Amino acid sequence: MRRLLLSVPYLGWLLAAPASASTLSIDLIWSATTGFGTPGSDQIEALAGDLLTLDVWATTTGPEGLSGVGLSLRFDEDGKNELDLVSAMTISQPYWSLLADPGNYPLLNFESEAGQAGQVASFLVGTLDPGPVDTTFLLGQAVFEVNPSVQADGVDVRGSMATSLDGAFDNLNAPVALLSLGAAGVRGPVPEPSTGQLLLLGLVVLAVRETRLGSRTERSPPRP
Ligand SMILES: [Ca+2]
Repeated sequence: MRRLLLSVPYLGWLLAAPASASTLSIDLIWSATTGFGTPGSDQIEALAGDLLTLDVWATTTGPEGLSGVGLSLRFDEDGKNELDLVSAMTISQPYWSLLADPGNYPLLNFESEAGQAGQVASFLVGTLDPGPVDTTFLLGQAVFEVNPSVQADGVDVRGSMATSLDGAFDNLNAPVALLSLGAAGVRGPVPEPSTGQLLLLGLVVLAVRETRLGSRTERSPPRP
């Protein structure tokens, strides 16, 4: 009961808190692979067994800066279990006095399975002093192993405010406007067309050509 009473003024303060003039954007960038794919963007090609490193970049703009962030990753939300989580860690920066490794919250990390998304939670940083203003910094890093079920099908990992640890506050403790939470994809090998499919394609091309030739002959004006 005492806890509830204590929380009431806090809730009032939170509701009364003005909207922050600061913003936060997250970018997810593949930074390394043991395979043949090219790192450096939010898309990467990979085969089963490749280890992929994903960087979680945060950019804050606006005069009130950032005093703390908590961010989760959700992966394999399509239920295809294309990735397995190998490791994840929050990255230390000079302005963070409070830092939590996701490994400290094993209950909030879970693996994706067939039909079930996986989660990394949470990359968590903060400071009691004024935090960074107009800065881009590396918030965290996760390593995934690629499964045989990998395919070229769009987003495989995305940033998320999925848990109660997640959020972003400015130096006046107002909630920061979240512009984007980031998304990244792994492109599996595109299947080679089979001989049967190639034969069928050839027949279709021939049929279209014959039809066009036929209609052109019909439309030709009679020779004088
Ligand atoms: Ca998995």
